[in-house]
Amino acid sequence: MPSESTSSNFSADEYFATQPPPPTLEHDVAAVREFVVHHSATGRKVVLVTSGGTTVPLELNVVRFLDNFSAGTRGATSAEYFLSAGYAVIFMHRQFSLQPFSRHYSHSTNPFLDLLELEPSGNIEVHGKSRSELVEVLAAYKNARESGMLHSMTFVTVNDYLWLLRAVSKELAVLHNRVLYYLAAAVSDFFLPRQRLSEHKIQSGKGSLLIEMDQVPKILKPMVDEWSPNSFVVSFKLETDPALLIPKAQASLERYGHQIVIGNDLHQRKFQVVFVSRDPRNGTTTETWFRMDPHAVDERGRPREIEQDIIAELVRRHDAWIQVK
Ligand code: PAZ
Repeated sequence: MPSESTSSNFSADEYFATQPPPPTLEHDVAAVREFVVHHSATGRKVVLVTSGGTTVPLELNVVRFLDNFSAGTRGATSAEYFLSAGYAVIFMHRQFSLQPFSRHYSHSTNPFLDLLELEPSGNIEVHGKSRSELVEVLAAYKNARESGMLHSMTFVTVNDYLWLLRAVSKELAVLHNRVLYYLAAAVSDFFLPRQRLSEHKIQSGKGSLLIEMDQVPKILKPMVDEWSPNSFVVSFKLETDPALLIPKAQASLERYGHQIVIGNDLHQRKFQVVFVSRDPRNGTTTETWFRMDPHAVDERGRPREIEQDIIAELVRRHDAWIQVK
C-alpha cells in the first residue's frame, strides 16, 4: 500500500516558478514559431503529437532515474496517419523512442541491415519483398520532411516535457480551432523537485532507499483555459484495471474541460480503445469503443493498426468541431 504523503503539491504556476527550464527551450520554441508562421499561411490543420515516456531523475548528475514502458508506438504510428490526413505534424517525442517512418525498421522487430544484400560488386540491394515497402515508406518520409509537414522535437525528463508543452501550446494558440493536441506520451505523475535532488550519485551502504516524490501539476487545466484556448484537445488515459478506465476518463473530462479522453488498457491497447467525450451543456458522457482483430491486415496486406481508426474518427470529430466553433 502506498504510504501517506507529507510532500507538497505544486500548482502549475509554482512548478514553473521553481523548476528550471531545459537549456534547449528557446531554440526549440523558435523552430516551432517558424513552423506555425508557415502553416498559418498554408491554412492547414496542425496537430501536436506527444509520444513516449518521460524520466524522473533521482540525482542532478543523473545515474539513476525512474522511467516507464512506453516505446512511442502509438505516437509514431498516429503521426503517419495524421500526415496522410493532411495535417501538419509537430512530433514531440522522448529522445530515442520510435519515430514516424523509421519505426517500420525498428532494430528489435525488423532490423534494417537484414533487409540488405551486399553484391560482389560492392553495391547494396534491398531484398525483393522488402523493396516495395521500403520505397513507399521512404517516399512518404522524404515527402513529409521536404514539404515541411513534419517537425520533430525531443524531451527526456518530465521537466523537459512540461516546459516544452507549455511553450509549444502557447505558440500554437494563434491557430485557434485548427490545432489538435494528441497527448499520447506516458507522462510521470510524480517527480522530485530539483531542490531535493542529491547532487551526486546516491550512495549505498546506508540501508534501504526511501524517496518521497511530489505530484506533477495537472497542466491540462491551464493548457485548456489559458495557454491554448479554442483548440481541440485529446488526452490519453492508460489503466491496468479495466474497471477504472471509464470513471477516470470521465473525471478527467469534468476536471479539465477538454474534448476527448481516449482510454486504453495496458495489455489491450493495440487492439481496443474507448473514446470518452462529454457534453458540456448537461455533463452527460458518451463512450465509443474501437476494437479490431489482432490478426487483421490492411488493404495492402500489412498488419492493421488501430491508429488508422483512431485518426479517422478524430479527423471527423475535429472537422465537425471546427464547423461550430
Ligand atoms: O507508446 P506505446 O504505444 O507503447 O503506449 C501508448 C500509451 C499506452 C502510452 C498511450 O496510448 C497512452 O495511454 N498514453 C497516456 C498514458 C497515461 O498517462 O495515462
